Amino acid sequence: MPTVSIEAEPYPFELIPSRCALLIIDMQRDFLEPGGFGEMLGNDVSQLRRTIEPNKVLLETFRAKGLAVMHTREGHRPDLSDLPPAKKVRGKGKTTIGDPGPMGRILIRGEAGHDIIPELYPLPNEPVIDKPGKGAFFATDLHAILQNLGITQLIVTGVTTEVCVNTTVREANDRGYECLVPADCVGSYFPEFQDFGLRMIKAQSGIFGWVCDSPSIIAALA
Ligand code: C5J
Repeated sequence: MPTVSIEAEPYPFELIPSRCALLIIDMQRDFLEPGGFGEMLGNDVSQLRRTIEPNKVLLETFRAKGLAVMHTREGHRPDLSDLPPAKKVRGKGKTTIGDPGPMGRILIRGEAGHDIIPELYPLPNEPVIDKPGKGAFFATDLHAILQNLGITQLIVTGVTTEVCVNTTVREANDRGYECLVPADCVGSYFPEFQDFGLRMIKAQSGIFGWVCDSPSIIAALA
């Protein structure tokens, strides 16, 4: 497929399909599902759930076109050996990472709540990057996988906009990737952080990347 131009801010994104991957960040049951850990902490999961349908359509488009897709999950080893003590105690909550939660031990690999929601479940050929931090590049093999595939551009979607999406976009930018973030495919529990999280990416002529809407990507790839 030839390069396609996508309507975006601060200016059009020139997408090279063979060099572009869809990277879906942390669409995990504990963050998104009613009754999960996110809701247990008092968050409004509908703010994240509105991203499911646009992500599904974008994912189906990438799959149909045979383009690269990868997923991430935030979580830790069952013995907590990769969980920094500072992360374990952060927030001083009664229930923290590794404790029993509504869908198994919180943010522990292998537990139901840690897994990706069924609507966006990875296919066997789609790499799933298990990350212990907020950024998808920290302590993972994501960069090696992308380099081996010749990927230089990322469409970054998922949750949450100001935390794991923003951290990943910043890490990717420093490693030389061009990042495009479709606003309807990323979500925050906090509407003001959604707004500022996106504005920080595209500010100063695209200091970290570009922002668009997913229909613009889908239309350009049609
Ligand atoms: C993500 C978080 N995925 N908010 N995690 O953003 O702790």
